[in-house]
Amino acid sequence: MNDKPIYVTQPYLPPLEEFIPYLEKIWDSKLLTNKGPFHQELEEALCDYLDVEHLALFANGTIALVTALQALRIAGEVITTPFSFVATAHSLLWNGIKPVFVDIDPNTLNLDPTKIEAAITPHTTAILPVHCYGNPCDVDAIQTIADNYNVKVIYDAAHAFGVQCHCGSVLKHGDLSVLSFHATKVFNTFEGGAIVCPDARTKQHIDNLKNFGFVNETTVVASGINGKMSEFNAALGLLQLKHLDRALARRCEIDHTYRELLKDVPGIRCVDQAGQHAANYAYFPILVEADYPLSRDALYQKLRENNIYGRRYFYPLISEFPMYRGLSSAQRSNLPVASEIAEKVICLPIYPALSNNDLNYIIAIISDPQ
Ligand code: T4K
Repeated sequence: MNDKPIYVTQPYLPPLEEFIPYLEKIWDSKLLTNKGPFHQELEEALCDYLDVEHLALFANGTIALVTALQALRIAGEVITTPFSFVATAHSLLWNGIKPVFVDIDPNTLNLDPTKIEAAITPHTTAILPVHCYGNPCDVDAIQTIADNYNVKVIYDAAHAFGVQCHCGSVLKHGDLSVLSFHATKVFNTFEGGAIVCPDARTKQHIDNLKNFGFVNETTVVASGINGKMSEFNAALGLLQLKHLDRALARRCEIDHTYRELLKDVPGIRCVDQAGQHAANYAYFPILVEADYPLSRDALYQKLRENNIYGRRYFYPLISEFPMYRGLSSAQRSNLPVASEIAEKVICLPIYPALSNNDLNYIIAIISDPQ
């Protein structure tokens, strides 16, 4: 057995000595937060890296989601996926909005556009899809529905840092896209997040909202919140960007190795990519099918016994949690695909520092679990 635990992910951190000069600047300037120089610089650097026009940094992805909904004054009902991290739907409850769950596509595991229209009511004001595991949603189909029914689209793009679909950055789709820079994400600032905005006016409004609604020293225009990213996190982000391409290249190698060495294992299905032109290899989900010798949970346990801590993202479905399960859209009969996938999925370890030895060890256990 492996002597060290292998977790589903391990944050990438740059060499500590490279971060010291950034800290020295913060110590010298005494500028710790409130739109300091690193904050400004990171917003610009991320716009360049992600090829988007405007972006507002946040303290984390959840506050960014809550604020994105506020910024567009979303109310009533919002259509969303049950197959996501609970923060997606929680952001709706924090705004007094009723989530309406719609089933997912069995291949992309994203909101199934063919099922959205049937869930639209006169109270629907927006769709909140998730680019799950960094696989892009069917952005064109979703936009067509949104245009036909005059509803907004806010993408939960927490997993989709750097992902490109058929027409460039996937973050350009919808009215807003929300990123997470949490420790477990492809690009991390310890904690952090951002809203990608289509124009300077929207960004200004969002910047006001994340700063209590202040527009100047004495004027408050909205009941905003404190969603600001600190200079520490922004400085780390700037340094992380310098290392990102190498980190992504290693993730890509790991992804390819899993796919190649698991492809002939009966009962194990690697989730295909969803046609993205640039992937970020954020997660490596597998589906444990009926012809595998162990159940999903037995394989999950077997891996744990061998010090491998894969995760069943996203089991249970959001719709199964107590604050959601009373909704009519949360019933399993409304969500047959998501319910089935949640019973089959395990996300395997993928992160830049995962060694080939550990990778082969994980694959060996899955290939021969007896
Ligand atoms: N929308 C979506 C679709 C999301 O997936 C998320 C977050 C959000 C919105 C909200 O964004 P944030 O507000 O978080 O910015 C983790 C993360 O906490 C969460 O950010 C993430 N999604 C979710 C998918 O995964 P847990 O409860 O599984 O995390 P945890 O602490 O068990 O970490 C998993 C493994 O990672 C650990 O076993 C070890 C390793 N790890 C983790 C941390 C935090 C480390 O090695 N170092 C660390 O600092 O939720």
